[in-house]
Amino acid sequence: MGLKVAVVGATGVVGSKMLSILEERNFPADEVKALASSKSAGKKLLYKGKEIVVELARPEAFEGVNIALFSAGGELSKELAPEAAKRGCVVIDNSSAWRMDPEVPLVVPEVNENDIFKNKGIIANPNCSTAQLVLVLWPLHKKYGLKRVVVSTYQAVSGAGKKGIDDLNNQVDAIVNGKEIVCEKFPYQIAFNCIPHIDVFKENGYTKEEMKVIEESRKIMHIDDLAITCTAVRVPVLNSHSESVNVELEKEFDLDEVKDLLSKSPGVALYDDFTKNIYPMPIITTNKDETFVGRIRRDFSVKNGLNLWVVSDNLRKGAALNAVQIAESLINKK
Ligand code: 11C
Repeated sequence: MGLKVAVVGATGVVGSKMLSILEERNFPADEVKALASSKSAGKKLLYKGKEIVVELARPEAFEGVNIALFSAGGELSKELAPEAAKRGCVVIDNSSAWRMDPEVPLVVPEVNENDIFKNKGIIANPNCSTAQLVLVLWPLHKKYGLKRVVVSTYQAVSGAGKKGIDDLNNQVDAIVNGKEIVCEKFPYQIAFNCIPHIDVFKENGYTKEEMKVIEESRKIMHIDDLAITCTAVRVPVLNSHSESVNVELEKEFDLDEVKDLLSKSPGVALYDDFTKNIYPMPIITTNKDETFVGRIRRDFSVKNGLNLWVVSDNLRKGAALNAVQIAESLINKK
């Protein structure tokens, strides 16, 4: 029987990217179904030049489906992922609903591909800012050992979905044309501003986004006691998250050796030559699969300190691409 794949949340920003990445990578599915909530059911989408009608995401829709890529929010995922798994489907879920469940592997294939095969029907896709971070931390850890990591993120509005994109576009238009500024998604105006607040605040004063970076990085790299902290900031960029990453390594390193290591690491592109103003930026990384790293230099304030600047397309490696790569690993293993 042929391979049947479903995309749940197919009309959303990440869901539609999932469909386009399945198509561009020529994923060997015999049938691709688009599923969504009642709001979008009945809409028509194009996949490989053919029209597909969006069906209602409900338990019965997963009968006969082998792999389902979910990007429909935590609540729908909590409800439907177990129903899909019960029907023999492997769910790759992009929400935060299952990520820290000990029974659910949380995977970036370049780091912990083997965890995919421990799944019990659900595999979690990490938060976008975590995925790009661990791609760069993992090779450094394997070679030199991570002692401490300090991350500051500069996150694009597309991470907040269509409403985030609309807020930035509408507010820029309002400011340029002297109209009233309306904030629908973010707590403050995002146009011409930076907001150190992504997702909700926890009791410890961190945001949920910051805690995701900390906890998910530890889980993916299997370093439960990793000393890591994070400040997450929303910036007026449409797409691609940037991260300033400060690392203390256990072992001594040579800077050229670090650059060589990162240039050969899967999923990472070295983009680093300060003499020619070469460093990653969202305008360089958007629509690219690789996570770009540059501004690599010593942190002279501590022993074995290293500074990096890491930028990646949050909708691709940070979400849809990583999910499709997990699906590819699953079928390649069979
Ligand atoms: C943002 N990182 O930029 C978030 C989006 O847990 O998958 C992804 C939320 C998540 O707002």
